[in-house]
Amino acid sequence: MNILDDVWERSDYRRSWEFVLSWNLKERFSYVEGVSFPLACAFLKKSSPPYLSALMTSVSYLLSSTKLLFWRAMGMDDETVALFRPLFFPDKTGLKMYPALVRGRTVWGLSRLVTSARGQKGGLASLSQQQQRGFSTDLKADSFVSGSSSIYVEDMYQQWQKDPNSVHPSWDSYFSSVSKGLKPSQAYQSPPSISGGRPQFGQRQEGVGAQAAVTGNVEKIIRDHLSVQAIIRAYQVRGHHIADLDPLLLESMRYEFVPPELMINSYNLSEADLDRVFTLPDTTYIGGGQKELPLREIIQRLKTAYCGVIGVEYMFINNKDQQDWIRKQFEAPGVTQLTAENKKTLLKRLIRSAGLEDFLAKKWPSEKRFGLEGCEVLVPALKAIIDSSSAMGVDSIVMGMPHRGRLNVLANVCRKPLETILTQFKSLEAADEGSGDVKYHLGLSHERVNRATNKLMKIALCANPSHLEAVDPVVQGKTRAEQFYLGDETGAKVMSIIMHGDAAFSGQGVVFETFHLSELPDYTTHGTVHVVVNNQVGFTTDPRVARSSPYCTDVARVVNAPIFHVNADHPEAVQHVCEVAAEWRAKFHKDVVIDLVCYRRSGHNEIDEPMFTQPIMYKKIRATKPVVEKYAEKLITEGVVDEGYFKTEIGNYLNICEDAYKTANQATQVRNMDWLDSPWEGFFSTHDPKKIDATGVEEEVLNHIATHFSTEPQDIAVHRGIKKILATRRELTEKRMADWAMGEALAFGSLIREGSHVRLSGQDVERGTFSHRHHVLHDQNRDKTTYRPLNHLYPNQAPYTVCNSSLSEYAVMGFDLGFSMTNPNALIMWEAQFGDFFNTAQCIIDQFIASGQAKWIRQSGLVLLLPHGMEGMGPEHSSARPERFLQLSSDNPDKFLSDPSPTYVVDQLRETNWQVMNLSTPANFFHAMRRQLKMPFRKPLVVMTPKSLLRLPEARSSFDDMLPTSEFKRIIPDVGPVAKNAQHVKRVVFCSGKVFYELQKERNAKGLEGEVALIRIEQICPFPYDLVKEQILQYPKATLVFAQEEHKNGGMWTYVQPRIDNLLRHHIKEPRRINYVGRVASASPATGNKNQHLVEQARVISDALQLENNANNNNGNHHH
Ligand SMILES: Cc1ncc(C[n+]2csc(CCOP(=O)(O)OP(=O)(O)O)c2C)c(N)n1
Ligand SMILES: [Mg+2]
Repeated sequence: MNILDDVWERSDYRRSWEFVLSWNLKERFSYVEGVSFPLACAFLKKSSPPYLSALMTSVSYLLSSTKLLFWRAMGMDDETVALFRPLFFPDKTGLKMYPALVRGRTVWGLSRLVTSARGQKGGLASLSQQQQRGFSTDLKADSFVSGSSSIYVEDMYQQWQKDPNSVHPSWDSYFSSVSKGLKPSQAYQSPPSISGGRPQFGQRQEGVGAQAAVTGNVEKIIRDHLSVQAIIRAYQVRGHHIADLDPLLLESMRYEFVPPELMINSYNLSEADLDRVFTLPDTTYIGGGQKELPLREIIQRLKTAYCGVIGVEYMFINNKDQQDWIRKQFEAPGVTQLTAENKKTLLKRLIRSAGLEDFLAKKWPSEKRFGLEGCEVLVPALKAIIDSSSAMGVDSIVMGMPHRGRLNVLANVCRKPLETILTQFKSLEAADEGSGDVKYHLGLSHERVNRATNKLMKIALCANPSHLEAVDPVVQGKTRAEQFYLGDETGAKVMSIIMHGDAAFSGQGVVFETFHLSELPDYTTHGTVHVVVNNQVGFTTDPRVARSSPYCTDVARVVNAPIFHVNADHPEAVQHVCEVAAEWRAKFHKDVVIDLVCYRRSGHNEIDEPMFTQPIMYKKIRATKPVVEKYAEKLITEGVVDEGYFKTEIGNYLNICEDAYKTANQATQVRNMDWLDSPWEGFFSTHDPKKIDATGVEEEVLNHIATHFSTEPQDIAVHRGIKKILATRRELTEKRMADWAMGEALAFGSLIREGSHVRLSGQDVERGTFSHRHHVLHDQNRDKTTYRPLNHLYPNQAPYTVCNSSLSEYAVMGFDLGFSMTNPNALIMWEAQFGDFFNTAQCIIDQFIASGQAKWIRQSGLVLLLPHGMEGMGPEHSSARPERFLQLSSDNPDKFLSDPSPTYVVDQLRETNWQVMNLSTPANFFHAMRRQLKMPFRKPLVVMTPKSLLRLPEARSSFDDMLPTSEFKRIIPDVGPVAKNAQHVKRVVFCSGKVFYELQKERNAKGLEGEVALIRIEQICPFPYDLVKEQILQYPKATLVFAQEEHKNGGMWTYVQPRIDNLLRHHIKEPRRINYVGRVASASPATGNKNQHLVEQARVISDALQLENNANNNNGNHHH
């Protein structure tokens, strides 16, 4: 192992640039020449991009101050240079980078742009006095630093000519050898090792010959070799700019000029040099087996690799192995060659792809289908990815895609029976549950033998809403879950493919958020293949007004994903790119992007007129032959197939379509079941549909979990504060009591004991926003040494995953929803930092969670935990907006079974789209969480969770409330003195959540325990009509009040009111009505003024308990 890697591997500070920074500053005099800079480079390479620029500032100061010679001798590889280059050029320090040839490789040196003597702007002079003092002891003595140099090597060379001892020994040896006629590659002597003690400047190394006369020739050889290497590198970096990517040859795709780096005259080379032979550096594979090539051939091969119909963007990747690997896939001569058999298959796939669109267009000319015409190659592209991945061991693929070409992908990639697809074009009634969705949103799950590999392959296409890219994180979550439950830790078995439109890919922020999950330990899917159908238009909008980045794929650069742009009218190039992408993923377990540059033959949909807005583009499109024809002509010319073959294949596919059409015509119904993306085989049949299993747990289990949860781990030095928390937990356990954190731990612990995986994901969930949870204990002395108590409860328990997420709601919530779709026997929870942050994930809530089952009959038991409560924390940390979730509930306000059946609770749950709760006790939270997995179906659950109750002594539960006989309480009635005095109770206050405790305290302080009943509605949706009715009947003379601390246009009031009034009017049949107590309507969810909060809160409490006032007149219309 080389010393850098060694230092690196042993360092505890791998990810910490601060370390490098402070270390450099402290140590720079003793180490800067020897270790610190290369070490800094090593850190740099392994750090994440955000740290780079800060680190660079420090490094550039160091460089400007130190002996550049030695630094050159240490060598800097291409990859590091790629990181440095943009920071130095153009730069403020006056430094510029120059390449030098060493051992056939480019190493880079620095030079300054200063042309005159020291003291001028741009050089060291631009640094402050103090900085200068700190940097170098011998500014004056170092003639190089003091200026007047042109380029670095020349500098070095001139100095060496003057005095060989003035430069580093490695330069000395190099120049003297070259001047004796050795080739540059032979002249190199490696620099002295760091560990072996380094020679002083001025000392000659052994074996180096005496100084000889230097000819001008040597200088030119060196310089020209450097130039050739620079050209090679320039093609690798920028060749894609002038690649032939656009089938339409639209100006908008073209780079405005040929980058000067790609032109030989930018390097002092000319036509005359084209036939000179140059040694190839080992940063290229264009040579195949050859080590030297004429410049003309070098350029030709670079053009073939980088400027043909494939444009490769990969030089920003900060990993040399990965860069090298990609080079090999595109530079090696003849890499894109296909066999005749492959070519035939490719043509057949194109025929099917084009054939289906033609067929649909003929049968249903005015039906929207978002056809694939212009990107028919998508079908063979996906098949290539799937075939290659199957060959490498993948047997399950989860896909997500937008509207474009979806039907074609269903039919020709997923192999959904064509007749099932065609029935969607007829208006047939649905034979089963669900409200259905339009045909280009439906999902599926299908398993069949992959023809290319003869292996079974399962393909799921996730149902999605119209909202572009929203499905991305859902696909990732579902994929991750499949991997997780299979124990597939590298993505060798399960992978995801996500398709995108060009406009959506660059426009939608969730794309970026999803990319950022790609390398996180509990969110990675070990690489996703992204395919962009880049038809160079989004509905009616041109790319130039739709994005600010040059390519629609630039977002992928944030995770160092390679990007393969390819002209979609060249199916063989597409095939190659797809195979490389699949191999990349299998090898590096990282994301990769394929940009299919294509066009859209029709309008946005088939009925749209594109000439209104893209007249020039569409004239070109009309003059462009469909790709299937172009490709058939090519193969006919090559003699791979003949005209007859082509016609027969087209006819064959048409017959398949016609047959399917006939079958579809006989159908009288559609089945929503046919379009399920996540079938839970065996789940529904093994559960009694009318029964929710008991949620209580034996004392012994509670005790075991509580004891473990409160015991200090032996081999972890926990923080003092944690010791205290654990001590409190122990005291509670002894008293058989649970606070909120304990109730939660008991729920999770008992579920994993029963074999159900539990996953809690979200921002800072490991500790808990309110520092109450502590599910991961950190050793105070050893970095990354942690203990997760709930993972060590029982030998055969299921895993418990608690994971801090990236700072995203949209992608992370979507991800966890996707996770919940894979396995019904798991409790999957997403927790918000504060409840109201859910709204940046609103699309996942509206489009998937609230309506997913209705649209796609797909179930999910996802739990959203939303901290909620008016506690004076200001507008943004108070309300989790329960009103929003209640408004989205499908629970019918007018419907109440007057004589509830014994299965009322389960029936009501089955029919609702989700549950909304505002819970007030740890025991009830415990039961609610456990009930999620005890239902015979899955139903999303939105819980308003507490903040102050986490620590409120009154809000604790006894273990008795969690024992086998106990159960979830939809409402918590008042069991105090009022219960015995029911006939005389004057006031019944229905409430929910934390306000109960404030009401109770005040009521008891006023001595109203016998007169005012406080009833908590814990499960708000579906509404517990039966229990609320019982309560109303129990207190016949009482005024009925619903008290909430939220504003009148928020909270639960607007949901509760019609339901209670419905009960009173139609079922109890009496004139009483429910009255409102709470804050007045407001635009902002809470005041930011502490005092106003307290005044308002006191008002709510006192109004709620007001006996003398006729509450009927009190509608909360206070004036503040
Ligand atoms: C989030 C979102 N905003 C707006 C739309 C409306 N819309 C549907 S398709 C489309 C254009 C999409 O362009 P592109 O992503 O390039 O895909 P293409 O249709 O060109 O294949 C728009 C704006 C949408 N579906 N989703
Ligand atoms: Mg588009």
